[in-house]
Amino acid sequence: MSIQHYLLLILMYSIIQVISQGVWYPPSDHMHLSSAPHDVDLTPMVLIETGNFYMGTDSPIFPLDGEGPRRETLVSSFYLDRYETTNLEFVQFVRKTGYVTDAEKFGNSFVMYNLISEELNSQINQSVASAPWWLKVDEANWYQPEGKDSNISIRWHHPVTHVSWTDANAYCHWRHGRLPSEAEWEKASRGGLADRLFPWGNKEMPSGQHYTNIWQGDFPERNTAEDGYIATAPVGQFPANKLGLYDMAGNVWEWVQDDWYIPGSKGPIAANEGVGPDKVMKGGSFACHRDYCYRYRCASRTKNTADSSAVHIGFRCAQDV
Ligand SMILES: *[C@@H]1O[C@H](CO)[C@@H](O)[C@H](O)[C@H]1NC(C)=O
Ligand SMILES: *[C@@H]1O[C@H](CO)[C@@H](O)[C@H](O)[C@H]1NC(C)=O
Ligand SMILES: [Cu+2]
Repeated sequence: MSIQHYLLLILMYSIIQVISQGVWYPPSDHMHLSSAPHDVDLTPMVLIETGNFYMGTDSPIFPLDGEGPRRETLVSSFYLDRYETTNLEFVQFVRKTGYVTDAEKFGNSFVMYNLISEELNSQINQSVASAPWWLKVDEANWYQPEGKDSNISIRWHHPVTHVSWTDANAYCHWRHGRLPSEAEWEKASRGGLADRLFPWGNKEMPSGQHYTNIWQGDFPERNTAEDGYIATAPVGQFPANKLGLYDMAGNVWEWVQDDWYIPGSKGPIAANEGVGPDKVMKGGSFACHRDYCYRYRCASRTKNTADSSAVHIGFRCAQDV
């Protein structure tokens, strides 16, 4: 490429930025992320039309999660990202706003033991008592998902991880959107299919094909990665649902707007009195195994505090019509 071509490209990029953002921000060299491609194509969104759907299930696998009851729910039209928010998208946000995530402020985040180097593993004692495969790793964050000897330089199209609810919310607002409500998310996930386990139907592997990035093998001893991935997959590697949405099951948990909901209650309330409302996550992740965390079903849900982060938590954004 000649210098003239190169300058022309830079000029075109600047014009496109000014048009699309209304303002010119110089790309900064934030945290050695200058190798990130600049040709970001903000995630195309999918229109989900107004209508009722059946949320939840009357055959809950984890009743205490609040998977049930099955209830008819009206959701107005909205837009939802076709893909989970990627590292490449998140880096644009950080470049332009200087945003610092909760994991960066805390100086650590949670990573599964099988994803970090042996050396790092041997230095860590802090794990989760009820789930010892989760380790608190110093300096693990969105741009170094497995701690300071890792990076995202070959993972630009993977979902961003180690983002808290607060971080996800900030990103979506910057995008002139918001996080989807749980009802919106679940309606989109079901994609018009009623009473199905998964976004594509009831069979976990139709025709023996992998439809989602989850854990194969024995949990937590060994992930055989028969679906091709031990940890995150680039977004859009598995079949889309009927609405053209990708990775609504598996890959990374996705934050939604709402507080935790207890079945039978009138609405979102605190799960543990005095602790404050937790936020809901949907969809399961690459670390979900059928025998242990069978939560890549449409009705599944889990919760976490708004400042929590981990290597298997991400999000996608919604927008009003
Ligand atoms: C890990 O545990 C050992 C022995 O219990 C202790 O000496 C060391 O300081 C701990 N390291 C960290 C990072 O907590
Ligand atoms: C990023 O990580 C890859 C391995 O995933 C490694 O080969 C590469 O050298 C790292 N890059 C930097 C700048 O540390
Ligand atoms: Cu997998």
